[in-house]
Amino acid sequence: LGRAFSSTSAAKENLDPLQEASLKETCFLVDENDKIIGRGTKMECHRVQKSGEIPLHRAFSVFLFNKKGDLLLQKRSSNKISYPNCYTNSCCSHPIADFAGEEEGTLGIKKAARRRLNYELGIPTDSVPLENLEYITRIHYKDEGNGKWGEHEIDYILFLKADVKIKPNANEISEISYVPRTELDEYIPTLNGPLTPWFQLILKNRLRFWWDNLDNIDEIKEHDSILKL
Ligand code: DMA
Ligand code: MN
Repeated sequence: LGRAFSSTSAAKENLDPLQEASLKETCFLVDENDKIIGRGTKMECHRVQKSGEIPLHRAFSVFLFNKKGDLLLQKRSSNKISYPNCYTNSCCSHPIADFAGEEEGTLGIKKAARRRLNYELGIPTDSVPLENLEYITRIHYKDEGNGKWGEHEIDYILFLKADVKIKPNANEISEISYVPRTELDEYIPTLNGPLTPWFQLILKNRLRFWWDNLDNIDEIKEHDSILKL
């Protein structure tokens, strides 16, 4: 009985303590043109409201390729509050107001990306010069997830081509693999779990085209528009 009336969400949902603590971080709320209009906790930005609405906020998705051009995929750990056990691109997260400089447009996004590449994948910060993170475009998408935790984001797509040392953080990631471009279509159906909605949308609409132009990256950049998927 005590448990049923417990007021903490951790008790109700059995959240991983580290993941639960991250819900207090402060994300940037944006309008449909990606103008910052306020701030909200990670919790507020990801709870699906009774109306089905989710506050629109700023995020990024890194696609890390090795020098051969193979793409790093990850499986989200079972601890993740949103989309646990889903396969997805190399690293995703949000610029956070608590970290200096992460509100500064594209530069802020790159700082946040470097921070999370280090935290999630153990990539040494000095092996990610900010100018090596290539900003491709922004996508706007919404997904109601499991009906409780979802996403509604302006998501900056960043490409990084580098041979880097990787040591995944088990609280975040349960598997990683590098996929060659030529094996993508046969590999995806063999994955033992669902894809995240954003990775699915990017895969369906743009990934093959972008990947085919990995060495022509300026040709695929679209900085003036936000792609609504
Ligand atoms: C959020 O990713 C960002 C996108 C593009 C979905 P996430 O849930 O992996 O963020 P975090 O690891 O910070 O919880
Ligand atoms: Mn988000």
